[in-house]
Amino acid sequence: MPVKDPGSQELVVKVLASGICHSDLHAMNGVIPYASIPITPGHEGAGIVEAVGANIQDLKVGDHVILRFVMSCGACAPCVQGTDNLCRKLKFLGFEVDGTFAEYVSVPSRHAIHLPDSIPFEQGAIIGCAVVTPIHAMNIARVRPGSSVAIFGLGGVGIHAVQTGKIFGAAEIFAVDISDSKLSLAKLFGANYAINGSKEDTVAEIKRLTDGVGVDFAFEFIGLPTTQLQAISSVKRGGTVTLVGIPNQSLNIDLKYLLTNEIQLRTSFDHTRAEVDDVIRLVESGRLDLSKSISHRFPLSKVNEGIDVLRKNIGDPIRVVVTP
Ligand code: COD
Ligand code: ZN
Repeated sequence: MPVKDPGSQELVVKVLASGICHSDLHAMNGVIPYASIPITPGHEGAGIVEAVGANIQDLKVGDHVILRFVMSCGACAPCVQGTDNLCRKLKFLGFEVDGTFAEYVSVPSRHAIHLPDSIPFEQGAIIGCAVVTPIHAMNIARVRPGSSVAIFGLGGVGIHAVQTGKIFGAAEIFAVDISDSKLSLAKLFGANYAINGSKEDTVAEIKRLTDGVGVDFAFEFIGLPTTQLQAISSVKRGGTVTLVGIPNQSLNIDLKYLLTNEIQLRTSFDHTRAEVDDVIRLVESGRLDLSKSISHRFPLSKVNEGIDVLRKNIGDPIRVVVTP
């Protein structure tokens, strides 16, 4: 692909790390309707500013940046109100605009966020999706200190929900997956209980461990009807369920059960600009440790092998990162 000269408000960024997310598989499989093809995928990237347009003042050549995939306009009502993930002119890097599985990316400068030099590029890359997505979900759910939290799905995104839960002050975290190695990792990341959904009755186990009551908050990071229903059944009366995984099928919910138990059902989509800044501060201050988050690395020329690792679950990937 040719590298364009930056427009007056644009930057050219040399991509130094780019994570592979399940959403990339969703785009390839047609689950995400807004993915336009042909496209250079990759929505979780970080790199170094290579060239700046004439009107750029806040970033300079050599600065480290995270490329933000939520390309909001910054001017519409949702943007001004701090909910720029709901921007009326939203475009997605790597789904509608050529993304980060590339040597260079050119973007309007407002979609590049300064990354402190102390944070490695590969950690900067995964901040942009895998780490900030659960932060948004927990802000949506309004997790309170001392709560009990169940996390369904410990992939690249869900595993970071375990650490996020700790930061939000959860007293007890129940991690659910079908992979024993993901469950072991979740325990290392601070989960109190690890439940293998392929071997145990997840809901019965969560109820047993909470004296029959259920958890305060449940989050679903997979997108499957089975686990969405398990999440709904695992919260206490008055509990909150937040769905994050994009489903490919519709969900048959018993509204009477929700209503008579006052269960709050919420959905969480992507993240806001301010939440990326929050995550950067958490990592910079050492509150959030991403040193164990990258399990596989591939050169850009082998990006398809990296995608296969996630698709076929080879070697229990946490985050697979592509480097130049
Ligand atoms: N029960 C329990 N765990 C399961 C089950 C099951 N039946 N099936 C699969 N799992 C586990 C897998 O073992 C794996 O650990 C995990 O679920 C899925 O992980 P990954 O690594 O394949 O997926 P992620 O973490 O990269 O992506 C998950 C999302 C739900 C975020 C993604 O698929 C999605 O829907 N994204 C769109 C929504 C969104 O907010 N996106 C933000 C930008 S992508
Ligand atoms: Zn993603």
